[in-house]
Amino acid sequence: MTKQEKQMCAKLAGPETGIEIKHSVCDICTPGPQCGLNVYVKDGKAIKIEGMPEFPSNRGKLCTKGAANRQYVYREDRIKTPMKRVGERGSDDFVPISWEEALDTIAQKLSEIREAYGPESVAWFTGYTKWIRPWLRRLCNSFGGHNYMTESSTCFRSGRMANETIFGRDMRGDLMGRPQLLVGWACNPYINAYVMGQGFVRAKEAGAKIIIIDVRHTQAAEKLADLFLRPRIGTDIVLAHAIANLIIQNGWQDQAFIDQYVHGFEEYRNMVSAYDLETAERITGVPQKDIRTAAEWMSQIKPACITPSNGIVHHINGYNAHRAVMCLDLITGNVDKPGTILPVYDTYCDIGSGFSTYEEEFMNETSTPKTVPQIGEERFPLWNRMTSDAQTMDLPRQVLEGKPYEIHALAAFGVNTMIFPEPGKFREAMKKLDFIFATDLFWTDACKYADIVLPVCSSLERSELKCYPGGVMYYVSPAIAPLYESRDDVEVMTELAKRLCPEDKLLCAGYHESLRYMFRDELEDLEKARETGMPHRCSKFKPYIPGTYLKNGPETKTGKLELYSELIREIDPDYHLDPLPVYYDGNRGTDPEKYPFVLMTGARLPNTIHSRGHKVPWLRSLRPDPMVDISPEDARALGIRQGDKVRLYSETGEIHLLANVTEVASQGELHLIHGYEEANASDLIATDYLDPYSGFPSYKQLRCAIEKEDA
Ligand SMILES: Nc1nc2c(c(=O)[nH]1)N[C@H]1C(S)=C(S)[C@@H](COP(=O)(O)OP(=O)(O)OC[C@H]3O[C@@H](n4cnc5c(=O)[nH]c(N)nc54)[C@H](O)[C@@H]3O)O[C@H]1N2
Ligand SMILES: Nc1nc2c(c(=O)[nH]1)N[C@H]1C(S)=C(S)[C@@H](COP(=O)(O)OP(=O)(O)OC[C@H]3O[C@@H](n4cnc5c(=O)[nH]c(N)nc54)[C@H](O)[C@@H]3O)O[C@H]1N2
Ligand SMILES: [Mo]
Repeated sequence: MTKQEKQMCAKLAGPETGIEIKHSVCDICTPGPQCGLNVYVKDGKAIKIEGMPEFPSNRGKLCTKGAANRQYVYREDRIKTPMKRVGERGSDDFVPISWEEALDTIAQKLSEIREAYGPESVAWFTGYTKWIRPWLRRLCNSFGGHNYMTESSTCFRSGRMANETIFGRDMRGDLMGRPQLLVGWACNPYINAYVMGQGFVRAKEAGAKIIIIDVRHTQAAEKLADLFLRPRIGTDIVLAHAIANLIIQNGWQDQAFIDQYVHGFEEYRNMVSAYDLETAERITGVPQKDIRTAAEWMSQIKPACITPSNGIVHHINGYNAHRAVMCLDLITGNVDKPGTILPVYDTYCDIGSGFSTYEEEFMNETSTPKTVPQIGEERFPLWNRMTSDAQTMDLPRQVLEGKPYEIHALAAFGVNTMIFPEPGKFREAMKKLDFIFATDLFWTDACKYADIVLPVCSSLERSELKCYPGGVMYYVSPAIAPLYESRDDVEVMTELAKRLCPEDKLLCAGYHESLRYMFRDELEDLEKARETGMPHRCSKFKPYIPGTYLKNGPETKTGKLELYSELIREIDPDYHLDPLPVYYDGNRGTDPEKYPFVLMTGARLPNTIHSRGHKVPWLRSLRPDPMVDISPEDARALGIRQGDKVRLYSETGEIHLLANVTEVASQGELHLIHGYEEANASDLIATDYLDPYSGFPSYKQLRCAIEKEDA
């Protein structure tokens, strides 16, 4: 928007027009650095939405999704009243009921189930929605349960585990610390993380070199990369090990740093020595000269920041792929210095903002000792050791098999069957449960399996505190009143707490009181942020001083940075988890003759967030049909042309969609976006094909076949 247009817009507001500008936050996408909104409200309706100029992350700008906020919030399929199922599970046969009836029924059913089968037989789940997590965890604890779980069982947590394994703590790239080399491994920030993308752009403008490593030809490869490496899907570990091997063979590693801070260098050196340049080129498809350049730059340009993003952990061996990449920071000594990677100290809702709160205490102080394993604990012991959540990916299995004990109810805040690999199996599991309730903005496939469905508010309709790096607190009040009969999720939890665990007075007291408890050392700031409704710098903010973490000693078992994990070594050998980040061929087990392609699902598009954009008309118009990317060579060989109807199938399922012939895809590989109801990528992905370290599904690597359908 030009300056002139902005001035015109600002003039729109005022007593003459009856338009008021309210501040809010865009909650359509990633909960990290969200974007501030100016919402133009007239007669209680949002009539125009634009970026908030004073907001630190977006400075007045909005992406495609943000610009479609109004259409998102006013989507036609918003749930309008609480609903009760009267027909079969999976049918649309529901009748409206009052909030009182809905809440009383839920409380009664959950109490009965707790009484009959124990509190652990209720699974508490939240999807991509992250602002409600401290409350849901506490509700699960106060109810007496342990099976709190989230979509982070498939999102970022495996990467965090990998960091914690090596460093004892999660680590983030320090883009503000003037890195001279940035390695974006599986990273396309223009689409996934606009704000991080700006950090890349600024670093490049300041003269940093950039390496992008991606299985697809992306915007980042095009606009940012000084060197672009394009490995075959699932071969990143080989690439990382080959780079490490070359560095070590040439003595380019930072030996002084390794001697002082690193554990397991000899074991690691032995492992990577198997990956010479020739082997690496054969497996990854990356030319030897490019691997050599990458090794030279990574060891010689300082400071360097080498970080993978989540795409890399959505693999059968994804946890190790993340570890393998981070090991390169270690051997080059690029740790805990400005412009490298720095430790993260969470403030609130998984964001490190530079001050501390009592969030952990709030979430966990009402928990009781566990008497049975959490869901997933027996299958994924490392996940269990490193996180306090149950592993969601094991929920359908446990429901269906009833082992090690039966699950009888699902309490879901934003559940979408599409998140789960093999959604058919999840639906089957839902059919078996005695009771399900779901809160959502929209009427989804999952809602049809619930007994009670509750309508909840969008971010425009609720109060919400966000904390961001740099000590920023942003506490928004509702820009518009809740649409229809919706209430916000935390209000729903508070009402349930009053009925299920009234002794938990704090939870029963509601959102703001809980915040006052968690932020009790920053009360003045909290109230100030609430009062002004503007981004507020917390007075307790202290910038992290690089080097402090290493000086105090890493929080690992050995007190060193672990290339070889002592934690994994302690895990029962029957699980076959390796203390080193080992490579194996993730395509094994399926017949390459029958399934000659490797499929990657869910590399992001600018107009979609999971299932959220596909039903928003403006966003849908940018890609009206589900499409699978296929290389021109493969398309030609199969007689497939742009826009042809194709059948895509794996051992697990099949979907029907259109072909998008593009050089974005390498030969032998296919890509498609998830979250379409009519062609759901997850239908192709098996539930039992999970990373044994993390329990993560292999969204981004599976064998499949494609054929043209008759017109
Ligand atoms: N527009 C948009 N933005 C989003 C989201 C969205 O749905 N839409 N989702 C948000 C969420 S929940 C998440 S978790 C993040 C995810 O965002 P990211 O963590 O960045 O993950 P992806 O977009 O899956 O992958 C990023 C890049 O990695 C590449 N890639 C995938 N697998 C591999 C691999 O094995 N090796 C290599 N070298 N490259 C690989 C992909 O081609 C892609 O270009 O994005 C967030 N941002
Ligand atoms: N095939 C494939 N599958 C994937 C991925 C992939 O790359 N490929 N990516 C995975 C990743 S990284 C992630 S993070 C997951 C995300 O997967 P999900 O968690 O399923 O994400 P969404 O579909 O965005 O949101 C879940 C539900 O929450 C609802 N919702 C939105 N806002 C609110 C709210 O404020 N309150 C409540 N109660 N509900 C709300 C939405 O309408 C939706 O029905 O998907 C995973 N699934
Ligand atoms: Mo995610």
